[in-house]
Amino acid sequence: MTDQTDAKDQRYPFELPTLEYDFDALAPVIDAKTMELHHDKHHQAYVDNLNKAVAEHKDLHEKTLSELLGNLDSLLEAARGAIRNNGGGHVNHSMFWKLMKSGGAANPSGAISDAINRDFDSFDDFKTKFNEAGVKQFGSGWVFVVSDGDKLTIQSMPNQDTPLHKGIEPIFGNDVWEHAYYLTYNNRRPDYLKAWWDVVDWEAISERYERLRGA
Ligand code: MN3
Repeated sequence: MTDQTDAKDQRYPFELPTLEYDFDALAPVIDAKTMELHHDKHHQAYVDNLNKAVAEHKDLHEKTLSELLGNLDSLLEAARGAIRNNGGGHVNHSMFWKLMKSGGAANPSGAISDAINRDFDSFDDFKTKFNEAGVKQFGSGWVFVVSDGDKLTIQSMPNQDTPLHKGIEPIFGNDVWEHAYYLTYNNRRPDYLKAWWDVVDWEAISERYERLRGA
């Protein structure tokens, strides 16, 4: 039995969430082998290494992952880096799997669509700016959309960093680590970023946005 509590609300011991679709569900945008390695190996390793880092610090066992990631400065230096990297990896990937679905993707509707049209010239302009941020992220990292005050902003972050370090839960984001796309796209990150929109589940994003707005 796998714990399906949202990763940010989990406490030690942390668990890998079950993928809610088959490895080949997002093909050809994301190939089955990439999905298998990404979920079963990469994400599992973040979970295992996070558990190792937290295990010996009993005072951290009562903290949720969002509390750990939001208070890195208060953590012992010995654990801080491992929790930042692996805790970020766990929370980012747990979000990522739920943003995609087989056969993709209607266009955004409702409040998230209104917000995109309010803060960008158009949906296409929004996607272009998001993709540009992903291309420009040097090395490994993520591109996130967050609601900053009352405005949507696009933020790229290195490694497995997350807006949760500042107490902000992202509305959604895309993984621009090479492991997310290299088998299909090789070095062509811009092609991956463009294709990714075809598997984005706008209903899931809309639900996240509504929940975060209400929070
Ligand atoms: Mn990844």
